[in-house]
Amino acid sequence: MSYFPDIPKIQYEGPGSKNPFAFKQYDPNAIIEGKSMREHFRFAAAYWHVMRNGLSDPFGGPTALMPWDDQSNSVDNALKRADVFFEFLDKTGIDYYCFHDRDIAPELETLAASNAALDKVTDHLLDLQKATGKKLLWGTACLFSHPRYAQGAGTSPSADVFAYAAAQVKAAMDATLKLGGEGYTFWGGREGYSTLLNTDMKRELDHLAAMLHLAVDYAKKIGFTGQFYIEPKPREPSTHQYDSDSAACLNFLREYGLLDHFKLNLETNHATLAGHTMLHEMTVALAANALGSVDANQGDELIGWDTDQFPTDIYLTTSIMMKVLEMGGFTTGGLNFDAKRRRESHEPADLFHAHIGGMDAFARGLKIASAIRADGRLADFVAKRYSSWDSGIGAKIEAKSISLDEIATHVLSSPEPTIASGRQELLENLINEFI
Ligand code: XLS
Ligand code: NI
Ligand code: NI
Repeated sequence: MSYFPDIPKIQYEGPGSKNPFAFKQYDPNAIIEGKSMREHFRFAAAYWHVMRNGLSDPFGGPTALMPWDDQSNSVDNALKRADVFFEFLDKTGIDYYCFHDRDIAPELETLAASNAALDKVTDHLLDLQKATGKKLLWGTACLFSHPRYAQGAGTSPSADVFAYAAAQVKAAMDATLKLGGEGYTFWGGREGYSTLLNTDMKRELDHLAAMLHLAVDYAKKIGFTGQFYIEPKPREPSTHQYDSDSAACLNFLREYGLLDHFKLNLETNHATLAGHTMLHEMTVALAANALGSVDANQGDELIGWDTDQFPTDIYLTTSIMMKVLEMGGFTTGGLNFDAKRRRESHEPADLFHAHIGGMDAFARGLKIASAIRADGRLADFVAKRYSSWDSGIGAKIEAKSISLDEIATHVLSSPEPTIASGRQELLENLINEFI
């Protein structure tokens, strides 16, 4: 039984191909810097967008055609969706996936019933994984859709809601462990506030940290050795989200003694909403050795929300792959297409066009990033720009082997400092040589 009977298995045909169902740039087996493209990217598909996003927006209902879905909240429907999803993974050649508990299985009248449904669906997912070799990049709990979470989950003013959320995290971690998930993500869509008038921020932050510590302790208890991630986002749906950007997350993790247990899962559109570039967010995370995984998408400069578009901007994919290569590649993380089609792209074929385009855009980004590294001029420029720190007064300051008064004495007997041009335009031109 095929749910996408008209779609072939997507193959690499090269830049000359005019076949919309072929890769023009992404050749999974091509070797770059000693690793296949497939290993570099560790592409993942997001269950919530591929299977559960009907493409509604605040002004109109769903448009996506999903002929396989009977729109019921039944476990049978959920099991069938899993089959459709694995055919999608097979045809696109995407090796990993990510989910929220409530994407894969329905939320029912009681937690016990929801847990039982989750168990049934994960049994089936495990079978599908074994049959296909597909893997779970990370799992997470949906702690933002149900009305009980309207005022937060880990940061709810209600201790009972916190406890419910914790119980849901436990079940989602059990599911992630069962499926061999390589990570577990916390994205706190409602872990923030709508107004400070009714908010005890300090208490909410303490509670959020308590939730994460509970998860870390539970991971030890059940033998979950995957990587924990926090996914920063500044707002939407909350007015202010506590995990607003890389720097805020790192400060939070440090303050609450969690930095050893968490890395960041960075999403381009969230960086944009925070007023940063993705390159900025990745640079901040990498400097703290906390760059874990990437939710690959892009925003629209003309729309001020998380439009989650498929990444097609080659400058963007190049900058992301420059950082991934600089880091030495992903370990537990990967590139998860947390991206949805436009509401106008409602046919199943559009799911394929979207992912093919994203994979090709990243393949070009990887080739360009690797060529820029091989060329060496950019790295040489940066090294030279800081070379005054390699010897003399700079080396002494870096080594902390000189005092403030010794520095002052040195300056009194030295000429006025000169600095070289930052050469921004030259470097921008250099990047364009490769794009
Ligand atoms: C929403 C987030 C969400 C997380 C997973 O903006 O990107 O999809 O990735 O909860
Ligand atoms: Ni995301
Ligand atoms: Ni998002």
